[in-house]
Amino acid sequence: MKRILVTGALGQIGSLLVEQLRTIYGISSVIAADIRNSLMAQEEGPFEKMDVTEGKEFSAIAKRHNVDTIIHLASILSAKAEFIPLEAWRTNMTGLLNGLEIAREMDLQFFTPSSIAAFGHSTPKENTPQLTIQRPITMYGINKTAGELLCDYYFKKYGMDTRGIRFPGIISHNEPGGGTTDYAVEIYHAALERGAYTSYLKKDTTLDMMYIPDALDAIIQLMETDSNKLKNRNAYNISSFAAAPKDFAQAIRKHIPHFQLDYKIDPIRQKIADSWPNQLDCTAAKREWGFQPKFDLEKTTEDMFRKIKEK
Ligand code: AKB
Repeated sequence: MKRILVTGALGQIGSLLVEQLRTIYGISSVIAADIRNSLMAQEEGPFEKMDVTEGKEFSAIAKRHNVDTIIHLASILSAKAEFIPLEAWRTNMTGLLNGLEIAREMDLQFFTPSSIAAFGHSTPKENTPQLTIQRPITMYGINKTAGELLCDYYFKKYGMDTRGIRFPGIISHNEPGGGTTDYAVEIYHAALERGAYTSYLKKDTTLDMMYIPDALDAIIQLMETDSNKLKNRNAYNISSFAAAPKDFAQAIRKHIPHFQLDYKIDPIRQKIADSWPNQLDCTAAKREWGFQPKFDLEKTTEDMFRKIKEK
Protein backbone atom coordinates (compact mmCIF):
# COMPACT_ATOMS: atom_id res chain seq x y z
CA MET A 1 0.00 0.00 0.00
CA LYS A 2 1.51 3.32 -1.07
CA ARG A 3 1.81 6.30 1.33
CA ILE A 4 2.43 9.52 -0.56
CA LEU A 5 3.16 13.00 0.83
CA VAL A 6 2.38 15.78 -1.67
CA THR A 7 3.82 19.24 -0.88
CA GLY A 8 2.33 22.31 -2.56
CA ALA A 9 -0.89 20.32 -2.51
CA LEU A 10 -3.17 23.35 -2.88
CA GLY A 11 -1.40 24.61 -5.99
CA GLN A 12 -2.41 24.36 -9.64
CA ILE A 13 -0.97 20.86 -10.13
CA GLY A 14 -1.09 19.68 -6.50
CA SER A 15 -4.81 20.11 -5.90
CA LEU A 16 -5.76 18.00 -8.93
CA LEU A 17 -2.92 15.51 -8.45
CA VAL A 18 -4.02 14.76 -4.89
CA GLU A 19 -7.55 14.05 -6.16
CA GLN A 20 -6.26 11.65 -8.83
CA LEU A 21 -3.78 9.90 -6.51
CA ARG A 22 -6.55 9.37 -3.95
CA THR A 23 -8.75 7.76 -6.60
CA ILE A 24 -5.93 5.35 -7.47
CA TYR A 25 -4.28 4.61 -4.11
CA GLY A 26 -7.07 5.41 -1.63
CA ILE A 27 -7.97 8.57 0.28
CA SER A 28 -5.96 7.90 3.41
CA SER A 29 -2.83 6.95 1.41
CA VAL A 30 -2.28 10.48 0.11
CA ILE A 31 -1.27 13.20 2.56
CA ALA A 32 -1.77 16.68 1.18
CA ALA A 33 0.53 19.37 2.62
CA ASP A 34 0.63 23.11 1.94
CA ILE A 35 1.74 26.33 3.59
CA ARG A 36 -1.81 27.66 3.12
CA ASN A 37 -4.84 26.55 5.07
CA SER A 38 -6.95 23.97 3.34
CA LEU A 39 -10.55 24.74 2.52
CA MET A 40 -11.05 21.04 1.90
CA ALA A 41 -13.35 19.23 4.25
CA GLN A 42 -11.69 16.85 6.73
CA GLU A 43 -13.34 13.83 5.12
CA GLU A 44 -11.69 14.62 1.76
CA GLY A 45 -8.46 13.20 3.16
CA PRO A 46 -5.47 13.89 5.40
CA PHE A 47 -4.08 17.44 5.23
CA GLU A 48 -1.08 19.03 6.96
CA LYS A 49 -0.36 22.76 7.09
CA MET A 50 3.39 22.79 6.56
CA ASP A 51 6.25 25.05 5.51
CA VAL A 52 8.74 23.06 3.40
CA THR A 53 11.59 25.32 4.51
CA GLU A 54 11.12 24.07 8.10
CA GLY A 55 13.03 20.80 7.88
CA LYS A 56 12.06 19.43 11.32
CA GLU A 57 8.36 19.99 10.73
CA PHE A 58 8.58 18.48 7.20
CA SER A 59 10.45 15.44 8.54
CA ALA A 60 8.07 14.93 11.49
CA ILE A 61 5.07 14.92 9.12
CA ALA A 62 6.73 12.44 6.73
CA LYS A 63 7.52 10.15 9.67
CA ARG A 64 4.15 10.52 11.39
CA HIS A 65 2.37 9.42 8.24
CA ASN A 66 4.97 6.74 7.50
CA VAL A 67 5.20 7.78 3.86
CA ASP A 68 7.13 5.87 1.20
CA THR A 69 7.00 8.62 -1.45
CA ILE A 70 7.37 12.40 -1.53
CA ILE A 71 5.96 14.38 -4.45
CA HIS A 72 7.52 17.75 -3.84
CA LEU A 73 5.62 20.44 -5.75
CA ALA A 74 5.93 23.43 -3.40
CA SER A 75 7.66 26.28 -5.20
CA ILE A 76 7.52 29.97 -6.17
CA LEU A 77 7.03 30.27 -9.94
CA SER A 78 9.02 32.23 -12.52
CA ALA A 79 7.35 35.66 -12.69
CA LYS A 80 6.69 35.99 -8.94
CA ALA A 81 10.24 34.83 -8.13
CA GLU A 82 11.70 37.81 -10.03
CA PHE A 83 10.11 40.14 -7.46
CA ILE A 84 11.23 38.14 -4.42
CA PRO A 85 14.38 36.32 -5.54
CA LEU A 86 15.77 35.59 -2.07
CA GLU A 87 12.48 34.24 -0.80
CA ALA A 88 12.22 32.18 -3.99
CA TRP A 89 15.69 30.73 -3.41
CA ARG A 90 14.70 29.80 0.16
CA THR A 91 11.40 28.17 -0.76
CA ASN A 92 12.65 26.50 -3.93
CA MET A 93 16.09 25.38 -2.76
CA THR A 94 15.85 24.96 1.03
CA GLY A 95 12.47 23.29 0.55
CA LEU A 96 13.88 20.92 -2.06
CA LEU A 97 16.97 20.07 0.00
CA ASN A 98 14.78 19.35 3.03
CA GLY A 99 12.65 17.01 0.90
CA LEU A 100 15.71 15.25 -0.53
CA GLU A 101 17.30 14.81 2.90
CA ILE A 102 14.09 13.38 4.39
CA ALA A 103 13.77 11.03 1.40
CA ARG A 104 17.40 9.94 1.84
CA GLU A 105 17.01 9.33 5.57
CA MET A 106 13.73 7.43 5.18
CA ASP A 107 14.68 5.72 1.88
CA LEU A 108 11.71 7.17 -0.03
CA GLN A 109 10.88 7.54 -3.70
CA PHE A 110 11.15 11.24 -4.56
CA PHE A 111 9.59 13.30 -7.35
CA THR A 112 10.04 17.00 -8.01
CA PRO A 113 9.21 18.93 -11.18
CA SER A 114 11.68 20.94 -13.19
CA SER A 115 10.48 23.25 -15.96
CA ILE A 116 11.17 24.72 -19.39
CA ALA A 117 12.51 27.56 -17.21
CA ALA A 118 15.65 25.47 -16.65
CA PHE A 119 16.77 26.59 -20.12
CA GLY A 120 18.07 29.95 -21.34
CA HIS A 121 18.99 31.91 -24.47
CA SER A 122 21.95 29.68 -25.33
CA THR A 123 19.80 26.51 -25.35
CA PRO A 124 18.67 25.35 -28.83
CA LYS A 125 15.12 26.72 -29.17
CA GLU A 126 13.68 24.14 -31.55
CA ASN A 127 13.54 20.46 -30.69
CA THR A 128 15.43 21.25 -27.47
CA PRO A 129 17.42 18.10 -26.60
CA GLN A 130 17.09 16.21 -23.32
CA LEU A 131 20.75 16.90 -22.60
CA THR A 132 21.76 20.41 -23.63
CA ILE A 133 23.08 23.80 -22.50
CA GLN A 134 21.28 25.10 -19.37
CA ARG A 135 22.01 28.75 -18.60
CA PRO A 136 18.65 30.09 -17.27
CA ILE A 137 18.29 33.84 -16.71
CA THR A 138 15.66 33.79 -13.94
CA MET A 139 15.87 32.93 -10.23
CA TYR A 140 13.20 30.23 -10.71
CA GLY A 141 15.14 28.78 -13.68
CA ILE A 142 18.38 28.76 -11.68
CA ASN A 143 16.52 26.96 -8.88
CA LYS A 144 15.13 24.40 -11.32
CA THR A 145 18.52 23.74 -12.91
CA ALA A 146 20.18 23.40 -9.52
CA GLY A 147 17.30 21.15 -8.43
CA GLU A 148 17.84 18.88 -11.42
CA LEU A 149 21.52 18.58 -10.56
CA LEU A 150 20.68 17.83 -6.92
CA CYS A 151 18.28 15.04 -7.92
CA ASP A 152 21.02 13.57 -10.09
CA TYR A 153 23.50 13.93 -7.23
CA TYR A 154 21.28 12.17 -4.70
CA PHE A 155 20.66 9.36 -7.20
CA LYS A 156 24.35 8.88 -7.99
CA LYS A 157 25.77 9.45 -4.50
CA TYR A 158 23.14 7.74 -2.35
CA GLY A 159 21.34 5.47 -4.86
CA MET A 160 18.10 7.34 -4.13
CA ASP A 161 15.08 6.86 -6.39
CA THR A 162 14.77 10.46 -7.63
CA ARG A 163 12.51 11.25 -10.58
CA GLY A 164 11.53 14.47 -12.35
CA ILE A 165 9.84 16.10 -15.30
CA ARG A 166 10.52 19.41 -17.07
CA PHE A 167 7.01 20.83 -17.18
CA PRO A 168 5.87 23.21 -19.91
CA GLY A 169 3.11 25.76 -19.27
CA ILE A 170 0.27 23.87 -17.57
CA ILE A 171 -3.30 24.65 -18.61
CA SER A 172 -6.04 23.85 -16.11
CA HIS A 173 -9.46 25.13 -15.08
CA ASN A 174 -8.11 25.93 -11.61
CA GLU A 175 -5.83 28.89 -11.12
CA PRO A 176 -2.07 28.96 -11.50
CA GLY A 177 -0.16 31.67 -9.63
CA GLY A 178 2.91 33.70 -10.45
CA GLY A 179 3.98 31.91 -13.63
CA THR A 180 4.96 33.32 -17.02
CA THR A 181 2.63 30.87 -18.77
CA ASP A 182 -0.44 31.80 -16.65
CA TYR A 183 -1.94 33.60 -19.68
CA ALA A 184 -2.78 30.20 -21.18
CA VAL A 185 -5.26 29.68 -18.31
CA GLU A 186 -6.52 33.27 -17.98
CA ILE A 187 -7.36 33.48 -21.70
CA TYR A 188 -10.04 30.76 -21.40
CA HIS A 189 -11.72 32.32 -18.37
CA ALA A 190 -11.67 35.75 -20.01
CA ALA A 191 -13.02 34.34 -23.28
CA LEU A 192 -16.08 32.95 -21.48
CA GLU A 193 -16.58 35.93 -19.17
CA ARG A 194 -15.90 38.84 -21.54
CA GLY A 195 -15.26 37.45 -25.02
CA ALA A 196 -11.91 39.23 -24.92
CA TYR A 197 -8.42 39.00 -23.40
CA THR A 198 -5.38 41.25 -23.17
CA SER A 199 -2.21 39.22 -23.50
CA TYR A 200 0.97 40.21 -21.66
CA LEU A 201 3.05 38.12 -24.10
CA LYS A 202 3.49 38.97 -27.79
CA LYS A 203 1.26 37.20 -30.28
CA ASP A 204 4.09 35.02 -31.68
CA THR A 205 5.74 33.96 -28.43
CA THR A 206 5.65 30.19 -28.78
CA LEU A 207 6.11 28.00 -25.71
CA ASP A 208 5.55 24.36 -24.84
CA MET A 209 2.16 23.71 -23.25
CA MET A 210 0.25 20.83 -21.67
CA TYR A 211 -3.29 20.26 -20.46
CA ILE A 212 -3.43 19.18 -16.82
CA PRO A 213 -4.75 15.59 -17.35
CA ASP A 214 -1.63 14.83 -19.41
CA ALA A 215 0.59 16.38 -16.71
CA LEU A 216 -1.02 14.29 -13.95
CA ASP A 217 -0.83 11.10 -16.01
CA ALA A 218 2.83 11.84 -16.76
CA ILE A 219 3.73 12.16 -13.05
CA ILE A 220 1.91 8.94 -12.15
CA GLN A 221 3.28 7.03 -15.14
CA LEU A 222 6.85 8.13 -14.42
CA MET A 223 6.50 7.19 -10.73
CA GLU A 224 5.12 3.74 -11.66
CA THR A 225 7.91 2.94 -14.14
CA ASP A 226 10.47 0.28 -13.24
CA SER A 227 13.48 2.13 -11.85
CA ASN A 228 15.94 0.28 -14.13
CA LYS A 229 14.33 1.76 -17.23
CA LEU A 230 15.10 5.35 -16.24
CA LYS A 231 18.37 6.78 -17.54
CA ASN A 232 17.69 10.43 -16.66
CA ARG A 233 17.39 11.20 -12.97
CA ASN A 234 17.45 14.98 -13.21
CA ALA A 235 14.18 15.56 -15.15
CA TYR A 236 12.59 14.51 -18.46
CA ASN A 237 11.58 16.88 -21.26
CA ILE A 238 7.83 16.61 -21.84
CA SER A 239 5.38 18.68 -23.88
CA SER A 240 1.99 18.20 -25.53
CA PHE A 241 2.04 21.03 -28.05
CA ALA A 242 3.77 24.34 -28.75
CA ALA A 243 1.54 27.42 -28.98
CA ALA A 244 1.61 31.22 -28.92
CA PRO A 245 -1.20 33.61 -27.81
CA LYS A 246 -2.40 33.92 -31.43
CA ASP A 247 -2.79 30.11 -31.64
CA PHE A 248 -4.94 30.07 -28.49
CA ALA A 249 -7.08 32.85 -29.99
CA GLN A 250 -7.60 30.85 -33.16
CA ALA A 251 -8.61 27.73 -31.20
CA ILE A 252 -10.96 29.77 -28.98
CA ARG A 253 -12.65 31.41 -32.00
CA LYS A 254 -13.91 27.98 -33.11
CA HIS A 255 -16.13 28.12 -30.00
CA ILE A 256 -16.50 31.89 -29.54
CA PRO A 257 -16.23 33.47 -33.03
CA HIS A 258 -16.29 37.08 -31.73
CA PHE A 259 -13.38 36.49 -29.32
CA GLN A 260 -10.97 39.42 -29.34
CA LEU A 261 -7.31 39.28 -28.39
CA ASP A 262 -5.26 42.40 -27.86
CA TYR A 263 -1.85 42.99 -26.33
CA LYS A 264 -0.29 44.96 -23.50
CA ILE A 265 3.18 43.50 -23.17
CA ASP A 266 4.64 42.96 -19.72
CA PRO A 267 8.40 43.43 -20.23
CA ILE A 268 9.32 41.15 -17.31
CA ARG A 269 7.28 38.15 -18.39
CA GLN A 270 8.10 38.75 -22.09
CA LYS A 271 11.83 38.70 -21.30
CA ILE A 272 11.41 35.44 -19.38
CA ALA A 273 9.36 33.80 -22.15
CA ASP A 274 11.87 34.93 -24.81
CA SER A 275 14.60 33.03 -22.98
CA TRP A 276 12.68 29.72 -23.00
CA PRO A 277 12.59 27.11 -25.79
CA ASN A 278 9.84 26.95 -28.42
CA GLN A 279 9.48 23.18 -28.45
CA LEU A 280 11.16 20.40 -26.47
CA ASP A 281 12.30 17.05 -27.84
CA CYS A 282 10.44 14.46 -25.71
CA THR A 283 12.02 11.33 -27.20
CA ALA A 284 13.69 10.17 -23.96
CA ALA A 285 10.40 10.35 -21.99
CA LYS A 286 8.57 8.46 -24.75
CA ARG A 287 11.25 5.79 -25.02
CA GLU A 288 12.04 5.25 -21.33
CA TRP A 289 8.62 5.43 -19.68
CA GLY A 290 6.06 5.68 -22.46
CA PHE A 291 5.06 9.35 -22.23
CA GLN A 292 2.10 9.81 -24.60
CA PRO A 293 0.03 13.00 -24.25
CA LYS A 294 -3.63 12.88 -25.29
CA PHE A 295 -4.58 16.56 -25.55
CA ASP A 296 -3.60 18.87 -28.42
CA LEU A 297 -4.63 22.55 -28.44
CA GLU A 298 -8.08 21.84 -29.95
CA LYS A 299 -8.96 19.09 -27.45
CA THR A 300 -7.59 21.21 -24.59
CA THR A 301 -9.76 24.16 -25.65
CA GLU A 302 -12.91 22.03 -25.89
CA ASP A 303 -12.35 20.46 -22.47
CA MET A 304 -11.31 23.72 -20.79
CA PHE A 305 -14.58 25.38 -21.81
CA ARG A 306 -16.55 22.38 -20.61
CA LYS A 307 -14.76 22.33 -17.22
CA ILE A 308 -15.02 26.09 -16.62
CA LYS A 309 -18.75 26.04 -17.43
CA GLU A 310 -19.26 23.09 -15.04
CA LYS A 311 -17.57 25.08 -12.28
C1 AKB B 1 5.95 29.32 -15.01
O1 AKB B 1 5.47 29.96 -15.98
O2 AKB B 1 6.71 29.80 -14.18
C2 AKB B 1 5.62 27.84 -14.90
C3 AKB B 1 6.67 27.01 -15.57
C4 AKB B 1 6.75 26.97 -17.04
O3 AKB B 1 7.45 26.39 -14.90
N1 AKB B 1 4.33 27.58 -15.46
